[in-house]
Amino acid sequence: MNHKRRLVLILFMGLILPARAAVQTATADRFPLTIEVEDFWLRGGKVINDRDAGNGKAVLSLNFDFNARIVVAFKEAGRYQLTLYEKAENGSSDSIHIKIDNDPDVRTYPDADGYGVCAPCRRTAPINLKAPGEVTINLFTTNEYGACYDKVVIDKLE
Ligand SMILES: [Ca+2]
Ligand SMILES: [Ca+2]
Repeated sequence: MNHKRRLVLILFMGLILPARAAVQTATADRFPLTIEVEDFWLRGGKVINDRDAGNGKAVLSLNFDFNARIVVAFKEAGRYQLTLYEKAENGSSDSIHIKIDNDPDVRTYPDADGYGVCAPCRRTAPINLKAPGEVTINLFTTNEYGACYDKVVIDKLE
């Protein structure tokens, strides 16, 4: 490789690597597995202190561009189920979408009697793996924001 090409490559890697390194990772080796949303890569959200939340923290979505993302490495194939715990104050700020890899996203929110506390969302997201491997979990807003997301819990069903 000549000097100029090497320089271009170094500059290119300098642009790419920080973005890749920013996405957090976790290992799924025991279940139920809890991953705090404050440990996700975040855009359009801020970490807040909340004594009611797992690890004493949660993430408040600030706009329609909110995105929280993490890559989870699964050691075994199988059927799994992801539950998001959220604290919402009302029905006009509670909706959140969960997207697992390229699967259709799941739109969900807590029951109304769960407003004001960290509560499990109604719909869970399935994770079906034919082989061990990495799965990307995305949380994002579309038409509502302003709720706090505490953690995801992944159960192994079979
Ligand atoms: Ca709503
Ligand atoms: Ca938390």
